[in-house]
Amino acid sequence: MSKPIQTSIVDGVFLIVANNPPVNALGIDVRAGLDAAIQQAADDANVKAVVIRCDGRTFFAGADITEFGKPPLAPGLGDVVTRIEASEKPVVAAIHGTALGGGCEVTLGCHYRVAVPSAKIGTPEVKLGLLPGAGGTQRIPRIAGVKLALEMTAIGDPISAKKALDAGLIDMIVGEDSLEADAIAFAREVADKRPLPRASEKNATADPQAVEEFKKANARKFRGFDAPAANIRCVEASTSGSFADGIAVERAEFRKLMAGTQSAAQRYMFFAERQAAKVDDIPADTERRPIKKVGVIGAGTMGGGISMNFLTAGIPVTIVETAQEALDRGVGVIRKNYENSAKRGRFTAEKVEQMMGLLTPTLSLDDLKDCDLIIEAIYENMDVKKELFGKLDAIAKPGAILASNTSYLNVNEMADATSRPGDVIGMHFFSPANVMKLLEVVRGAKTSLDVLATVMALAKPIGKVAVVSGVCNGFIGNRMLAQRGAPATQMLMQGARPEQIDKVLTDFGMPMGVYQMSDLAGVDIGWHRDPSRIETIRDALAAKGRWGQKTRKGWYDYDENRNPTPSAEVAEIIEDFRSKSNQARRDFTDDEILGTLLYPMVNEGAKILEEGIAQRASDIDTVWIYGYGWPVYRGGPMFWANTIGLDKVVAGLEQNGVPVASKLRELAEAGGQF
Ligand code: T1G
Repeated sequence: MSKPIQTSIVDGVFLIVANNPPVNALGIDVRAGLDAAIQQAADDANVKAVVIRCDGRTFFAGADITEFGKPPLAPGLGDVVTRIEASEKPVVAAIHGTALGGGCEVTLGCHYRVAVPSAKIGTPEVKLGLLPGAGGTQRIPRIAGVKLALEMTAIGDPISAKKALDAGLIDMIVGEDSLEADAIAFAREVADKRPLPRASEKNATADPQAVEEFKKANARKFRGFDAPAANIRCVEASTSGSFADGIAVERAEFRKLMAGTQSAAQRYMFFAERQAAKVDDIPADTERRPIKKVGVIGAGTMGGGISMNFLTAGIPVTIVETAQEALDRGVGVIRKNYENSAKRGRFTAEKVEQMMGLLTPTLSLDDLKDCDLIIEAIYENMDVKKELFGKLDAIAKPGAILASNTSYLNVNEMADATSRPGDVIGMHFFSPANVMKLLEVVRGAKTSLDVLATVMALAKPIGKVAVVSGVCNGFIGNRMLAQRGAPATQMLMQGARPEQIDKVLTDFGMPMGVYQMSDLAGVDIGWHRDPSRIETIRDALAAKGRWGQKTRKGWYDYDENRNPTPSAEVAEIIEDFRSKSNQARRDFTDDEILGTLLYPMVNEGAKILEEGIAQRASDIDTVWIYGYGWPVYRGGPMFWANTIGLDKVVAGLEQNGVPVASKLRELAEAGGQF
């Protein structure tokens, strides 16, 4: 196998080319090769300047994440960057694709940087629970100032070549198709220019006000995460001491994060998300069906959101409703959503018109006859859905994929209502469908491999993370979520309070608790609507019109800004139920509440694995991160269970009389993990 680093001399310029597919990760061979090449250039008297570029789709996309957690191998990236910067001959980075993390830091060690217009640079380490550990937190503020350094390191989104040029992080934007030639020409131009601009020799100007404003503006986003604050401390250190002092702070903060559970969880999720896209039994050469035109049935909240995903990706959508008024309302909401996004700078007005131009509203199902994919998002009633699939079977062209957005109904029954069950699949979007990233792809018993492969591959272009689920009630996410309802009610009956239970979940990092979520969705969802029939606490609330936020009272009372406060009336209702049930009141620790709520979900996750509904535990974790707001720094319910110990989960379940899934018990007894 050829070495990942190749060198040559072109017009007196030492050209270093890396080739380490798929993303030129800076693994040990790449680092060692780069280090040796820089030394070789230094020792070669014919060499006047150096250019570093990468083959393949991108410049170095960072350190090799698969090496993390293993004993570090020398040279470390920090040392390689130091050697580059110390070179007595100018080193030019030639950037295309995404120069990320350690890749960005390599460019910052270079004396000059040129990039193609489409290039991006960034330091996304914080998304792995880390920070730029090869000098990035010290060199970015010295070149581009504290403000941009805070954004790049503590938030971690890449910036465009243009923005980098404006900030001084890039010296020149070159031709999209002439990167190497332009970089060599640039290197020859600066070959004799001295002194060489070394970032480490610059000073960063303190800006305490910017730091405070940044912390304040992002407090909600950073809640629960360790890494953002560590990044901020490093950037602050860049303005208060020597470069070496700053590097020492960076190194110490990096080591602490690397040893922590948060980064382990976030690195696990990096690979889990990518693994989820792979379906084990789909051969790599499975052909996908072209999706050039999509039909969506139902212009309500889900239908509208689903349509936006395709319009935003430039795929024409025909949206169907049964009544003109509902159709107009649905199209109006789509336009409003886009216009609001445009106001926030996400789209230009032209782009909004272009996307709306791809939308064809209609009252006729027949207009879906030439669609490649048809997704129904009508209300959840099996008879109505089966009738619809029967109609689609007659209308849709051969080879069209027929999908249901059902969140729990049996996709196999819908498939059997057609003569083409192989073309039927579930595509369960999460509300708001144009925002939530998760797409549960429900594989029916007869769904064909190319249909599954096509829908899985469609996720990325429409901005979704797809996870395959087999057919069962509630698929992966909702099935597990349903497991925490009964234990929560049981704790209420023993004296716990709704706000107490919710606080445990929000402290844990969930966006909201059980009762806050019930109030948002509507306490009356699924209620039998008979105020005289009071069998559960929920019945009692619904009978009193406590339907949640929409009636400004539910499990909580709400002010005009929808801020919740605990309700005396609800406490009375719960106490009434408890006393009638003769259940003794008792105190609960937060840990107990957490285990009582989450262990049954983990247990259900184990059953989901046993039944083959989910391919792997990391798929379940991906569902919870992208569909239910589970805090990524805890790595999903299955990963979390591994971190606290499966034996502890089993003990907690047994204590609450919950039958333990055999897979979970076996793993716990063997000291194993999901
Ligand atoms: N290390 C190892 N493998 C990586 C990798 C990396 N840095 N980046 C990607 N891969 C694998 C990935 O798992 C997948 O594998 C394949 O490459 C394609 O990736 C010291 C500490 C570059 C924008 O965080 O954001 O530098 O599934 O499907 O959608 O300061 O990958 O095919 O087997 O994502 O085109 C910082 C991480 C590291 C960037 C391309 N860098 N990568 O996206 O492809 S920490 C990052 C990405 C660091 C230093 C620190 C994206 C991408 P497989 P993909 P893509």
